[in-house]
Amino acid sequence: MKLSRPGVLPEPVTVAALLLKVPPVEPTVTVAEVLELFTDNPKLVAIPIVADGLPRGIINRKTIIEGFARPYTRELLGRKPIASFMDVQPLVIDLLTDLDDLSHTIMESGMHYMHDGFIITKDGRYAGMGTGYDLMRTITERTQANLYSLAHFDALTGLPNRLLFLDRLNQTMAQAHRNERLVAVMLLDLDRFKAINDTLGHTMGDLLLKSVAERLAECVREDDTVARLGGDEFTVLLPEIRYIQDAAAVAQKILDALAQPFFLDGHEVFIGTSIGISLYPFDEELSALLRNADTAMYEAKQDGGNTYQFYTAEMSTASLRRLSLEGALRRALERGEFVLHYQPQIDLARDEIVGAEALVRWQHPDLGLLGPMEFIPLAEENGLIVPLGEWVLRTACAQNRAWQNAGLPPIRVTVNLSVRQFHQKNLADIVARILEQTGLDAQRLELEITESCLIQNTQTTVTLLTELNRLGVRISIDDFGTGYSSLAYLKRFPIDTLKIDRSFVCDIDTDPDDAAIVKAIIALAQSLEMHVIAEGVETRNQLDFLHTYQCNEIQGYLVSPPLPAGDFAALLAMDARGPVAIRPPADRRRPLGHGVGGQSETNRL
Ligand SMILES: Nc1nc2c(ncn2[C@@H]2O[C@H](COP(=O)(O)OP(=O)(O)OP(=O)(O)O)[C@@H](O)[C@H]2O)c(=O)[nH]1
Ligand SMILES: [Mg+2]
Repeated sequence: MKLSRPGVLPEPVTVAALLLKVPPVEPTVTVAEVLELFTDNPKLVAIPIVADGLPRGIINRKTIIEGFARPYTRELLGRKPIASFMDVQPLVIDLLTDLDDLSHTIMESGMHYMHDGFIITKDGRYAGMGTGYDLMRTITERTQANLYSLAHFDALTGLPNRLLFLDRLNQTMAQAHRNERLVAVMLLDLDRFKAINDTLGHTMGDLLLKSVAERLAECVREDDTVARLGGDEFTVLLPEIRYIQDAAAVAQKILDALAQPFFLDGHEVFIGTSIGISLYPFDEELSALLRNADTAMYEAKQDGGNTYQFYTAEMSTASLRRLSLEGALRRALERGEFVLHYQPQIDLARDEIVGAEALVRWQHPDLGLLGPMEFIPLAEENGLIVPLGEWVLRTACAQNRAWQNAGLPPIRVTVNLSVRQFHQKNLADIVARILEQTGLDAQRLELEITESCLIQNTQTTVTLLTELNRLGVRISIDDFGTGYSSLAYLKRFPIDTLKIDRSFVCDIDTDPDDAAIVKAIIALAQSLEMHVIAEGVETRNQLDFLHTYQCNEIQGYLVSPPLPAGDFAALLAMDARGPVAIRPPADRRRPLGHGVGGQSETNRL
């Protein structure tokens, strides 16, 4: 049951709510005629008898139908006027009678069941009928609603109370778990509220609590819950937020809204509030969420009040950092702050560089060079991933063409596509146009997608991959083995390359399971006549293993980290002169992004 807020108890309702417009009959109609009315309309439970517009009695279906089921009375009584069978003391109720009053009257008079009755206008004329059944049902519903309201809403403010809040929080956590969203729990406690009670009186204090409740409700969206926990404590539940700073924004909005003076009964009153915020799934248990919001609220009070505080410092710095990144990210593309780095891919049989994976970095004016983990999720969320992805594609193609023009050995460039880009309607057109504009041969471009791209919209995916295939562009599946791994799609889609995820490569020489998986992927690729490449190769042992099982290509720190375009060109030139491509690089620069082995590039592009 979803009751609107505020309004704790149901509005009063009059008997008119029960009104059934049943056409009455005159007292002189015969029993046979009444019987016919009942048999014609099986839903009719009673017929009122009205003379000169005034109620005279009521005929119940049961009385008439049962009475006339007996054969010997049928003929005899059929012609008698109905007046002789009617209940002559019907319940007569004014249209405007309050339903709750009526139910009280009925219960106090000790009636155990309810009659069908007349409903009359104020001047006593027949208006319609009400049935005992409808009356009973309506009263029951209202009683339930009353009980529900009393149990779940705060009587003073009409807001959900602690019980309903906990209920919603529970549901919300379950949903957020499914949708992978954040939930924010804000705990508010008014600052120095006691002073209002002490100086202006408790009634004025109550009035302020009501006004605060109204303002809070105005600060949030329909799906959010504002509740009063008791005293001067409120909570705000944001069931579905994307970023931590969304919670910060709502908290600030609340502070701003409450900062406006309240005018209560001629007094101008100011009140501040301290807000503590906890987040699911940072805290996974309901009790932890509440406890931590409380701790954070207490800290906000310690800071002097009228402020908000996240439970952990980690959350607030994450929030601030993202907040500032979000704005900067939008401008970064125009300002040309993105750069591509290229990681060489080595053909093991030929022992030479045959490809480069293009990886995007953001040269942030203040924060320095940022890896994809820092900004790709944000770009995915705010849609920037689409223009950014197109920029990456164009830049990588142009770069590859430039290397060829400079006389370097022709190689293939691999560009990662995000799921969102992949599902763009005109992706194949964009790719074709970029190839044409940059003059790069389609064979020299490989698009890398994740398994998750293939799971959704299978038919459109087949169409798209077929179109790309027809252009001559190669398709590679990234992180192979970590996703849903339905082998069926490998046959169904035109895929050229499988890329073995670094997490398997990392332990091939120590973990027999990983070794078995890698061997299986290589064998699978061979039998499907696909190309196979291992990423994250860092040691000689891993290389030897991959060599033994005839993996086609590798990439990883053993050869080189991702390099700026100039450095990559130098490496490529050197590779063309000498045979030994596989050598630990002199410059083992620190990788960007987070991850095991220090070189994970878990995000797309
Ligand atoms: N008018 C009114 N006051 C209430 C109600 N329920 C609790 N209070 C009072 O609200 C005050 C809340 O206590 P606190 O939050 O600890 O006191 P405070 O003055 O706000 O102090 P800080 O929160 O520490 O800034 C207490 O003085 C309660 O008596 C209510 O329904 N109406
Ligand atoms: Mg307080």
